[in-house]
Amino acid sequence: MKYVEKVLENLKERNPNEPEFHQAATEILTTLAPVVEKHPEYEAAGLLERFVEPERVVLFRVPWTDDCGKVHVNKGYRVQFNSAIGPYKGGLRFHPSVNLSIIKFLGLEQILKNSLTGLPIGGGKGGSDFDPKGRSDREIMTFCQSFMTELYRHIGADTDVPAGDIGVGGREIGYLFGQYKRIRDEHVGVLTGRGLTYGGSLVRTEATGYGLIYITEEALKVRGESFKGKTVVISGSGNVAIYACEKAQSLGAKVVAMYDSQGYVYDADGIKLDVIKDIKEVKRGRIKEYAQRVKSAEYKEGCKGIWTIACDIALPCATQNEIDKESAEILVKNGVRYVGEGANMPSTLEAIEVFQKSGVVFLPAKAANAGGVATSALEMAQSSGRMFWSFEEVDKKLKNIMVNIYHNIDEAAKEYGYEGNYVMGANIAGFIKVATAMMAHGIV
Ligand code: NDP
Ligand code: 2IT
Repeated sequence: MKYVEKVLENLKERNPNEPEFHQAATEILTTLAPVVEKHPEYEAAGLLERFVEPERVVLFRVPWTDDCGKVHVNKGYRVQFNSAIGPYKGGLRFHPSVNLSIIKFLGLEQILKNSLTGLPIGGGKGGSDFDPKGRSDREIMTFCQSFMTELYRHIGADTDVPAGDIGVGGREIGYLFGQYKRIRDEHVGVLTGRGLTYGGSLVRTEATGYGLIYITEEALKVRGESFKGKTVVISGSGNVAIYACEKAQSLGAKVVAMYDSQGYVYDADGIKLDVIKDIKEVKRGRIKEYAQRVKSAEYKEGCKGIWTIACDIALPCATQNEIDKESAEILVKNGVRYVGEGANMPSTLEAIEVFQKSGVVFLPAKAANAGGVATSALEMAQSSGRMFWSFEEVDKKLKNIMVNIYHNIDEAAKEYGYEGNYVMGANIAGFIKVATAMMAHGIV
């Protein structure tokens, strides 16, 4: 049996009931076969076995009290996956679906994503099965304080630097930071995505969405095309989706649909982003309200239907496995030509195969959504240097990073004989840097 197959089989056996982790590991390991064949020293050093095993997994209890005085207990997680090229770095997700399998898939992806940014950050991820929906500000604060009262001892500006993800935005980072500072008595860059008055960076809020558009724009550009006049469907209506929409629209695209976890809106005239921002960022409401406020829009219950809308470019920006084989086939039938993954692992393995076989330009998550964590690393740099860069400066760096990622994954794919296969290109380019560092460190 080949090395990658052995490692994958062993991983599935030793980590049963972790389907998302298996999925991410399968995607990554199968594409690394040509690399480990070229480097037999990796097998001798047990490199892949170490790569897929987190350096540390922290699991903890998060007790908190709601506004009625009722006690709740949630699970807290931090998976410190790989620190070969820098301190652990990756977001925190608060969503009822969170479990160890999901945090491990996100952590594994994060290692290679962070490597692709070209910046010195290792991979980690964390979160809780806490459901923030419908909770008051006080309840969110109480939960965040309890979460940090355990997490603080495991993180640090040079050790592990969490940030946001689903359900964790500026408000939550503020409460988490406040509690860390109170316990540790230090004002340091221990979290990114901080507010601009206490160490945050300009552009971090916009970064993942903007970055997704910058890399897609580069993929269009090398093919003699642009966003101008293209019809775009974006799933989700959270942080990533909103700023992907903003940048795509500014480049002349027509975004016709967005969704939240309950349903989607289709607006043939083009989504009015100010209305979406007001509903989602200000009122924390449901996307359904968009159709009540905008005459040209219609609302449909359920999410899957969004992929039946014809578009040139599809940008899944909500969650894992939102595009399955059937949805991919419909998208292709309706003429989609570019898919850029804003969310982490939004396409199933079968869906990716459909896109690749149909000649769709497919930009995988770890490359396409790396702009968020890249700008987090720029926030870390500003914190350590006691500096504050202008919006234009950070935005320019972000764009350069995304353009470089596109060309690096393109070249890696070509070098290994898989031209145009950016899943191969991203995994290989991301892995080589981490593998080289791990080899240099000895068996640790
Ligand atoms: P938000 O919490 O801001 O928004 C998430 C959006 O996705 C909401 O519209 C939410 O709907 C929807 N959603 C979440 N879970 C589901 C689900 N199970 N089914 C259907 N819809 C769902 O999160 P972000 O925008 O930050 O994150 C979106 C994706 O992007 C995630 O995959 C995340 O891992 C990834 N990502 C985020 C980065 C960041 O910097 N924030 C960086 C890189 C990747 P509802 O409000 O109804 O729950
Ligand atoms: O998936 C991701 O890259 C993020 N949620 C952002 C992580 C970060 O540390 O900025």
